[in-house]
Amino acid sequence: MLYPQSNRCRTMLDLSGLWEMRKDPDDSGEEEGWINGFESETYIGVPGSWNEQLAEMGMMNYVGSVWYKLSFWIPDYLLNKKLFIRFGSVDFHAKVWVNGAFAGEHNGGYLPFEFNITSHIKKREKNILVVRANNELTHDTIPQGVTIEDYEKFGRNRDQTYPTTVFDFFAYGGIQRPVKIIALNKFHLNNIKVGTKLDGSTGKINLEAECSNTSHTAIVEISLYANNKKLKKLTGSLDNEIMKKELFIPNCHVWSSDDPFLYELQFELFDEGELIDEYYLEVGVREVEIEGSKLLLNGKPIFLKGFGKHEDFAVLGKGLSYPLIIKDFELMKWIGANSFRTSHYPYAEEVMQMADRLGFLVIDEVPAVSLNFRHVTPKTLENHKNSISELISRDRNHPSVICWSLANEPGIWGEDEAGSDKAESYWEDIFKFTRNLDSSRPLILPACIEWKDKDLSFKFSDIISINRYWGWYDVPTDVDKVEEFLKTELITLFKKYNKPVFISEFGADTIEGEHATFPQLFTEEYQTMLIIKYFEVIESLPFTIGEHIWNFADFRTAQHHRRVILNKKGIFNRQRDPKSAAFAIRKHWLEKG
Ligand code: GCB
Repeated sequence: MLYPQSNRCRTMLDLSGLWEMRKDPDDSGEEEGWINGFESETYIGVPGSWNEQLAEMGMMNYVGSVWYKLSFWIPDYLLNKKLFIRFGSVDFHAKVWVNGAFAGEHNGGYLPFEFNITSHIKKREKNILVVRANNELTHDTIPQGVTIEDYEKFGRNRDQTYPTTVFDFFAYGGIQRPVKIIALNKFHLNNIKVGTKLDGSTGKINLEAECSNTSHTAIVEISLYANNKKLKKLTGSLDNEIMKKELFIPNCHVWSSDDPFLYELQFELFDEGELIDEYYLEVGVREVEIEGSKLLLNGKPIFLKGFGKHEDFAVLGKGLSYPLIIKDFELMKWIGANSFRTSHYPYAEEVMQMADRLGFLVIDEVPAVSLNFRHVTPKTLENHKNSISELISRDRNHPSVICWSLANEPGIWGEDEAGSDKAESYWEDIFKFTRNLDSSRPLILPACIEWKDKDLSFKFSDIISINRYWGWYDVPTDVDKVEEFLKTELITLFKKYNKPVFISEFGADTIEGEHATFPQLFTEEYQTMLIIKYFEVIESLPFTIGEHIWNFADFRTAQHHRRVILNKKGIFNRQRDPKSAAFAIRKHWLEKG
């Protein structure tokens, strides 16, 4: 599935705006015929999470189905085209109808999906689009859900959050990314895959273009541009709707964090000499490898300085905001970061595009956070694999994506199952599955302290990635012990696995304006002191490949006595003002280079 664009052959209509909505706590809407349209309760901004924008009508903690409705027109000049409806994401399950006809459904949040709606469209009349979004999570879904009974059953009553979640971020619901109609010719490009490699100063691009059923006379022409100048043109014919080609660029301008140069590829699909589709794609030529304990970008070791982030902002929830995307990149540049992790789910496609353009290195994570092996079912595994293949298919062309992260902190609920054969074969399967889809990027899985050096995923990962809270959840205030424990642990991990070690999370909750002359949790001084201590330890060990602070900014999480509304481990507060630590981190990272 290609990211939507308008060009000579493609038209994109944006359906963002004010839609009508109605909640459906009994899930009776389908039976009552809401698929044809329904009496609305109020309006809702799309894209955007329903929770904060409609908190006053009880939507803040709502878990269940919500119906959305919008009427739209298809302009006359598009009436003979193939029409698709594309959603950037709906959390976590969506069913879609157009004029009462079922268009399709999608399971799983944070990833795009599209349906062909050509035959459902009314010509020269108003069309009614109806979507049922549902944010319930179960043991089968990715991420998994948890029930109140589960807390009791496993003696974890004190962990119970409201709404109930197994993870530490707010499970916002709704249509959170843009909805677009895409008009294409009957024959069109369906998908494009690029892979890049370097051979000395020559760049090699492997190209694969997939078309909808074309005639045998169809050909694809590919042109390579640099700074708007055409450098090359290739022609490929289709074999079973697929065209494969290799393109070589002598004296290639490689993509890197310091110089994120992007070439542009233009794909033109011709049938019997007539142009029937085209697509433009930005491409960065670069190579990522692991060599011994080093992570190499274009043959040179690279050290990751950055953050675990969240998509989260007041009122918007997880709703897409272009200015917020830009602001976060500006702050990351200002502070001297070169990378981030899309903890704990795929971020908007526009974030990935900006990372390519600004040279940020991204660890791209699937939404499998806090997997509980007591509850893992064959369906969970299937859904996990689905999100991996949807993520890889969406993001594989981004030079900024240097690693796939296959889960975050599985087995945190003290379950024996997380250290059993069940977990081992699960990870073996997941890692193998992912490598079959993309063997060009290292795989990681940020693990928690629960399983220490025995976490079963380490065996399969290319990089040992750990989330560590010495100085916060363990040995709070004792910064000397932090040094001793962290160092010993990192050395033990490296000796055991002989793989690069990455510290994917560390940090301290901090309330801006709180100060103390001694180590006092929640103060700005303590956050600064702890983070600088981690930097010293991590950077003193030659086998570490990076440090990602938890978190870039304060973010909303489910209600719990451990959190004062937000998780306050941000280096910036929720509205993106810096806490004191930001200045110390900036000095450290800019000096480090
Ligand atoms: C973690 C999790 C992250 C939490 C963080 C915390 O290990 O990966 O989702 O938010 O700890 O602040 O407790």
